[in-house]
Amino acid sequence: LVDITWFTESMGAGKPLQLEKRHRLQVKRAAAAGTIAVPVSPHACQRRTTLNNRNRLFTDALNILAENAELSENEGPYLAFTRASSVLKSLPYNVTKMDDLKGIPNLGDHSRKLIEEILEGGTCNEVQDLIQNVRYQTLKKFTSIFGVGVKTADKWFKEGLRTLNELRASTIKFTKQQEAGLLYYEDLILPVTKVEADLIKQIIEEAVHRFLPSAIITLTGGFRRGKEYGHDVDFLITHREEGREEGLISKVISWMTAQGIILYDDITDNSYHKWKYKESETFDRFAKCFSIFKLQKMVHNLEPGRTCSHGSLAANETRGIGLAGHAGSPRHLTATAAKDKDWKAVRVDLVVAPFGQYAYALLGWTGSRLFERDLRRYAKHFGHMILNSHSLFDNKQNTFLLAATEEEIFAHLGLDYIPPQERNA
Ligand code: DCT
Ligand code: MG
Repeated sequence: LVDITWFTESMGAGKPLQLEKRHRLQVKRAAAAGTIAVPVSPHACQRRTTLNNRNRLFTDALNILAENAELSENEGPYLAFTRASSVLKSLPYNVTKMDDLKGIPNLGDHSRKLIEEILEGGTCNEVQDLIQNVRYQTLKKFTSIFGVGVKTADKWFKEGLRTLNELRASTIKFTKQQEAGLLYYEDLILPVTKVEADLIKQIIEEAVHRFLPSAIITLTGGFRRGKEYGHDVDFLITHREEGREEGLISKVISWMTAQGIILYDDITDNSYHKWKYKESETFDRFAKCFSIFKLQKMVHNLEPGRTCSHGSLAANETRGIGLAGHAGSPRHLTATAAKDKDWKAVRVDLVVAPFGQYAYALLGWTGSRLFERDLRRYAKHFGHMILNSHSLFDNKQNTFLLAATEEEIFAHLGLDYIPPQERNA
């Protein structure tokens, strides 16, 4: 077996896999031993990962270890467990014995031990201990509050705080975002459904088109990858005539606030011009708004011939999501009975991209997190390029590579195109 060029079956007439030397050896050995039919790439952006996860028992356990490492700010283990979980999600078969893992990349000793333990006894002690662990439980709860990161959660934990009620009763000076996070906590931890996401899309379209009639509004994030549920709803907005999108976000948010649709908003202006454009940051410099929407609950008895979404939009008008239903002050809302309310608070991210950067923004905002991370890493290591949500810079040619579609970006990177539904790494 000398110098094999590997193609994955699922990638069709694809590009050869770029493998690290160490992994290339593993793959060759496994192929020689006849234990793998299809080599699996160590890069998430070269794998097709649908939502049909056949190894959930293992990936759930690995995700808990990854989450715990993240809550302890241990970047190395966080990535190792995340990558291990991700590669198992991409496998087209159920792992039933350790031999099924021969030649599979990204599985370190720790992850393999966990899989072996689960294969033998159905559970993993380390994971069982973790989910009982008070620090893990508390930090998980605190970081699930909108606006609370690991550092803040850890600080509160060290101060002896354990519950949301203790936080609420404390003298802590919360940020505006955290205040909103605590106020709408019970709603915000509920999954957002695809139906709700589509409803919100219609509300946003109506608002955006008031100011910019032919603006394009795209649902991104997990919903674009085909998920039925999400923790928030992500939208990308653009306009074919570049420049027309400037100043749009504040007008749209002001209008929706006046309609009583917005419970919280945090608008950031576009700061791309201030950027050292060759950086490959996770965060982009687009104009955006992190918001909380007041979504009127669905009307169940729709008139025949009316669509759900239409019915609900009409309901917004008649049931006072407008001025009469205005959010009022946060303190006032704390006292509002949660049970009988006819609306739900939903986290919504709005991002506005100039048309020339739209394809990069769409790719960057579609995710998954690991898929994006591996795209950027792949671009750097194998293409000597810098990828972010604004652009792709080719260091060798010392130039930006323009792209009108995601397909063109994959082509620039020398990668086979992976559609959004297969980016669930
Ligand atoms: N993103 C990223 N890196 C991060 C965070 C986000 O590349 N560190 C990108 C990928 C997904 C997109 O932004 C939206 O982020 P989320 O809403 O957090 O992710 P999601 O996949 O939409 O997950 P969920 O369904 O829970 O909202
Ligand atoms: Mg999302």
